[in-house]
Amino acid sequence: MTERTLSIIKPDATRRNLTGRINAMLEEAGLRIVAQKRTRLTVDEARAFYAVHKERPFFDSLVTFMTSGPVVAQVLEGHDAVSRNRGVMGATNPDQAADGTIRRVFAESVEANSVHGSDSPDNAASEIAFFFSARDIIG
Ligand code: 3AN
Repeated sequence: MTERTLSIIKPDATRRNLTGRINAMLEEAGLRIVAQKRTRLTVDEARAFYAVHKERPFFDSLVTFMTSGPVVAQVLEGHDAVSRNRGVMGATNPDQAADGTIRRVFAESVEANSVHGSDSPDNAASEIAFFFSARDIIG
């Protein structure tokens, strides 16, 4: 089924000028970038975006990292886009990510792991709405 998911290219990747190489891997995986915005999250925005993790020991560090530089938020569209994107991203811990995945190739650590991707269609809808309005998305 054609669906949409939210992707974020994280500050460790924008810092190393990897946006284009990551976009190429997304496109080669069959995902279309139907909206894209470079932005810098405020602390309040990062805390809100990751609110589901607010009790986790890494929460404050994650917010500091995600606000440490620009991010590129994007809407990806394609067949089973949520799971397709999770596949090309690779596991959260780059040491456990499969060969050829974005995190295996580019991630620096379990925290600075280069990309975010929604983990369910319901979360994709709310995460897309966090960054984009309907008229920003051109399929
Ligand atoms: P994923 O991004 O693979 O869905 P989540 O949702 O468990 O993983 O974690 C959200 C983000 O929190 C990760 N992308 C990573 O940046 C950070 N994170 C997850 N686990 C850890 C950890 N053990 N230590 C530091 N940061 C973590």
